[in-house]
Amino acid sequence: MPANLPPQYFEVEKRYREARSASEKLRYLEEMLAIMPKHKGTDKLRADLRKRISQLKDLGKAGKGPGRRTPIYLMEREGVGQIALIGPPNTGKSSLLAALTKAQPQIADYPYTTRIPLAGMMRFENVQVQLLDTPALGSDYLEPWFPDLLRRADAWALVLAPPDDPLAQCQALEAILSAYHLTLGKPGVDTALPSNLTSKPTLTILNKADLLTDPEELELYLEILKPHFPALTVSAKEGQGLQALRAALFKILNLVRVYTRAPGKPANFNSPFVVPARTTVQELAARIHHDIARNFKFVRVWGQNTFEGQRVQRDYPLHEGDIVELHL
Ligand SMILES: Nc1nc2c(ncn2[C@@H]2O[C@H](COP(=O)(O)OP(=O)(O)OP(=O)(O)O)[C@@H](O)[C@H]2O)c(=O)[nH]1
Ligand SMILES: [Mg+2]
Repeated sequence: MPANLPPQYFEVEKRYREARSASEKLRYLEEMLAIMPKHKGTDKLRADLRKRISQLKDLGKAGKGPGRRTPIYLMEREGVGQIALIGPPNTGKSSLLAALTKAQPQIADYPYTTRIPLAGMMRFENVQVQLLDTPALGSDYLEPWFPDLLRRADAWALVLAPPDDPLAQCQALEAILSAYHLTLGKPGVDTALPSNLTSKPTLTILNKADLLTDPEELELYLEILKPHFPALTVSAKEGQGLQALRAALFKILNLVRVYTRAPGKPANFNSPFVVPARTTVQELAARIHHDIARNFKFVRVWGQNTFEGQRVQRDYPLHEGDIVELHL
């Protein structure tokens, strides 16, 4: 490990590694440079940071000149994952974005209100998830950027609503997507897909539950949907089911939150490492610092699947909520 680096440096470095956008990365690099003590031992590291900062700044400039060809609706990624809200017209995609984030999309009672995507950040406990509101999928033609946006997202949230038959809505959507080699996926199921097909874990949301006052009708809707996808009922208008929805949206990303701590020190529960499910202790250590990954002697884990402070192997797969104590 480089000598004399204060602990805050590794905190910021961790954020830098997790940052998804160039602007975020730049901010953390600058912070790392500011924290780093200035002496001979850090000369090389500081030069390396300066180089990375200037490379990122150049990247920003290259994108601003005339004649640049970038996809218009390439949404800059932020947070621990990106989920696209998709669905037929008027089901409340924009209303859900407004209810879950600080974004202010246009909402109206006529179809095809949303024309271009809009991003918002949804807080779930101690993490931020990026949601993308998208135009309705109602006709066979999709703007060229739309399939790209869907392919780049980590997951999809399919928003359906009464009065239309939810299964018919689902099937119509599948037909539209399949023309673009896209298919709704189930989370956690690794079925072999033909190589030209893209699938994303899909959460089905039945919005406007407030309109389903007849419990039998609601039950029927859910029965139709259940065998196909994980589904849940919400009302963007009444705020019903939104807490469960936040949790379900995070869950569909198939990530786990783990917490690290130095021996004898408390863990910081505000600042989890958010990693793909089944990430191993070794992979986590590599994310923290390559020297730590090489040199740690053993690890103790506190979590639901271990007894208190159990010593685990390097290939131990981490679980949601695990507290990891790295012994160097
Ligand atoms: N009763 C009820 N109405 C809702 C709910 N959510 C949205 N709406 C209404 O449904 C209409 C459509 O809402 P939007 O959020 O614009 O729907 P959208 O899916 O974004 O529509 P497009 O952008 O046109 O595809 C608006 O009049 C909303 O006020 C809900 O939970 N309950
Ligand atoms: Mg909309």
